[in-house]
Amino acid sequence: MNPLLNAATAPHAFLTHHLDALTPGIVHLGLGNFHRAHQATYTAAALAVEPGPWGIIGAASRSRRVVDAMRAQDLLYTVTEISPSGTAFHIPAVHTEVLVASEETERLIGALADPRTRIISLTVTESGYTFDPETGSLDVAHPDVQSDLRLSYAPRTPLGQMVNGLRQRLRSGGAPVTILSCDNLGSNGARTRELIHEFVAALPGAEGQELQAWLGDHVSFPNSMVDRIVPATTAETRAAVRSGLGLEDAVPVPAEPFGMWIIEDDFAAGRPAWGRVGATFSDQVSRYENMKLRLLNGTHSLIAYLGALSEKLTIPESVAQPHIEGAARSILRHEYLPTLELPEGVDIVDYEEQLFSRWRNTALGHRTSQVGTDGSVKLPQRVTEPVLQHLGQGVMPHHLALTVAAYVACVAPPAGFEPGPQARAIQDPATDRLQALAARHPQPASLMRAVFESGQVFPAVLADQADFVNRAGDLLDVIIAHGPHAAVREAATS
Ligand code: CS2
Repeated sequence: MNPLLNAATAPHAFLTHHLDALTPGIVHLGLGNFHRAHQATYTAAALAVEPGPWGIIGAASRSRRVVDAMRAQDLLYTVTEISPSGTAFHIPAVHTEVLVASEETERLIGALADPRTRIISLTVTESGYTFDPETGSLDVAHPDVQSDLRLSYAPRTPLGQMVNGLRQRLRSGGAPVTILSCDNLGSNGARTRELIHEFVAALPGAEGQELQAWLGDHVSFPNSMVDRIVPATTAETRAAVRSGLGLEDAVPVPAEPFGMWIIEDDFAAGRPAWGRVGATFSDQVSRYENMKLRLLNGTHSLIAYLGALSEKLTIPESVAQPHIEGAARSILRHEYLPTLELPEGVDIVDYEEQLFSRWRNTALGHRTSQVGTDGSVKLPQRVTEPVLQHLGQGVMPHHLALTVAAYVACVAPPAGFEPGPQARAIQDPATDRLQALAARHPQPASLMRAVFESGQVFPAVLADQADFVNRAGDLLDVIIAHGPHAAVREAATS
């Protein structure tokens, strides 16, 4: 017997039903920690209260690591819920199969096309949607997108994989299906629908038109807001499982106890009873999305970049600095909050306090470099609309400019400025291109203009806001000359 199955009898563990009896009904793209701590735990809990054909076939995009480890553990793993008051363990026994999309493409496409698959869900991160940062539309110049548009046998992008699966699905009966984006993109369902439609419209031949017509009637794209802080797995996570459960789990997932999932109830072919286990079905998803993307994610980015520049390893260490907490409260209250229409029933004072207490969860060890990673695809979702709203009212949002300045200081520091080891640990798909700009523009003001004009990060509509670009350039100058603390003071007193 697998030792992780034995863990069902451990005090805090639950294993709610028999894996053998579980039929797959969901194909999930992106087998990372977030999916395994969020949708997988909600689905396991939903199956415990209402059994159904909702096992998950989980596809990792390229890496074998999690797939190999889960296969060796009967597809099980532990979610380690960590807070300063203790650790709880859960084993969401919900995956019926795992695979590597880039290597087992035929199997993946077959599963996407299978009429028994009634939901295709995704956590492929912002960059997985292959849109052009400048226009927001499908990035047809992206080499992987170009290859996928030729309907290659082995599609490389999530959009290419889904469209291939949908073509095959249409050919074999055309059963309806829901595509459920669970990524931090504004209007994530609607954006996914647009990108899929753009992809299909760009296909050669008549097939695209037929597919387009079928998609409109048979595939739904609910918007959803997902929330749970899920750091990367470390040796400490494995040690916690070892000492808490007496098990060796190669791929446990650390997570905060908090979780939230708000979903538009627009499912083309049914869904698990997620509403019975804490998820909320709502027609106000976009309000929740904007609230979360701005207050949580937007403020998180500022805490991460300022913390990294101050050589703070973790978010709790960063937000424990009074000046960083002050900057975080200012951006949240004065620059993000006024741009929001809050969902009914949300108490903003409680929400803010809950955010700060989540960020202060020292036991979780969430790294500044993890939150800082992929800023070129995260920041546009977080800052663009708020910046435009403030400028439209004649107000300069200094802390939003500071967020951009701190990001550029971390990933594309001008020559002679050393941002420190935590900033150097930040990864970003645009790093090479931004660093090439930094090499050509030693002056912060001209570097900032070049970053905006390059279209590598922000949409053109933001690059046109000269006052904002200049303000971000000034704050970058302060960071370079006097450090992040001085830049926080400057933003606060402007
Ligand atoms: C974070 C998010 O890495 C980031 O950008 O802001 O991953 C955040 O922890 C989650 O969205 C919380 O739900």
